[in-house]
Amino acid sequence: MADFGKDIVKIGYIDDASINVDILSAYSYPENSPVGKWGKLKVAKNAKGVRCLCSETGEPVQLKGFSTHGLQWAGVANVTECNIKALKEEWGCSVFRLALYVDYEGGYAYNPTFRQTMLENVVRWTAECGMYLVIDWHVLAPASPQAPEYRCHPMDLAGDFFTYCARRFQNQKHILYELCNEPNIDNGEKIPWVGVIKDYCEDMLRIVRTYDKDVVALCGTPSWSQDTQDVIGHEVTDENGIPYENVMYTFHVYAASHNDGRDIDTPTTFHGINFMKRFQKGDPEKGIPAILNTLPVFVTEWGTTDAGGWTNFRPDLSDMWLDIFDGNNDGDQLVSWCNWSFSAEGGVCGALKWNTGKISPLDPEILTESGKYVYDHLKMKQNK
Ligand code: IDC
Repeated sequence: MADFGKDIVKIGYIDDASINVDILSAYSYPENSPVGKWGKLKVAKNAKGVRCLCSETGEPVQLKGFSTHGLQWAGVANVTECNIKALKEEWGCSVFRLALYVDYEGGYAYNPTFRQTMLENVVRWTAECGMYLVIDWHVLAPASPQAPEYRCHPMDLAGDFFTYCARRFQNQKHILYELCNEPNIDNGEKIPWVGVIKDYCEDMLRIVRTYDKDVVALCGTPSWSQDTQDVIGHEVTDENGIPYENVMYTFHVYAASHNDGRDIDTPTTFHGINFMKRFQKGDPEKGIPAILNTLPVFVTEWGTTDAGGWTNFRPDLSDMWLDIFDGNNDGDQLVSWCNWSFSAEGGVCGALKWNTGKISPLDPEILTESGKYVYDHLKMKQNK
């Protein structure tokens, strides 16, 4: 098997400026906002005994909202105070995800002022309107979270980033960390959960927990965060083998590519796997439990289209997934989600027709079919 950077699986050099960064004092959140109501989230059991995302007092909660597009590209124009507040006030979103590509076409690794500008602003804007924020370390290319580009060039960038964030934001209630976006395939070989991704997540958890004892951390899973089942029986543990609390595992779904296994118009993206059954019902005859009955899952990315994002807007298949996320699954698990993406980039899965710092969904011109679908869904559920 290829060595996906196993030799560098140790916490590398972390900058003094990160270890010593000033701790941000606690924000106070608007009382009626999601964070005002639910406080610092945790993982606890629902009435069926299934672990899921819960409020500070242990009630199951479901966050819904959008992910940004890559912050190094044009869609970054949408990441403004005005838009974030509109997502909360006008769309009824409870979460926002900041997709922080690292090495890809000039991402975080090439943007030394990111922490002082974008990150600091978005942490403040989401806090001021009481929306949760997922800070996503957007591993995609290179495919392994342990790749040297992330772990040792010129320092342990991932370790350094999470050191900085966990120390700086330890008093906040609205932050969640996505430790890696989508580990995938390197030279034809799947980056495995056991031995690579799990070890990486445990390294990052050790760092994050040093500063923030209980923040919810989301672990990316193999094959573009589709093989969530690889985690079953191998959840993350600390150095004494004790399972970490307040950890969830991600699943990414694009309705036209990942569904009940039906054929779709673009055979190239046809997977032939019944993802819906796998998550919702499992395979009781074979003794395979539903994933949503077994692991706490957060869908940090889903799209109304095929996985490339460019074609096949499928509201029918999206409806089926949203129903599963709303608790129609064997674990009665409410699944939180972020739609990809809040931008005019990346094809028909983008919610917007153009990138603008001032958006109102009430402007009939601004939403794509996909954006309108997600907006209508959020409004319908909000008014229920
Ligand atoms: C896509 C962007 C596209 C960019 C590409 C890079 O929309 O502009 O060129 O990434 O590979 C994911 C990824 C997310 C993808 C998205 C759509 O997390 O980065 O964005 N997608 O393909 N997983 C499944 C789909």
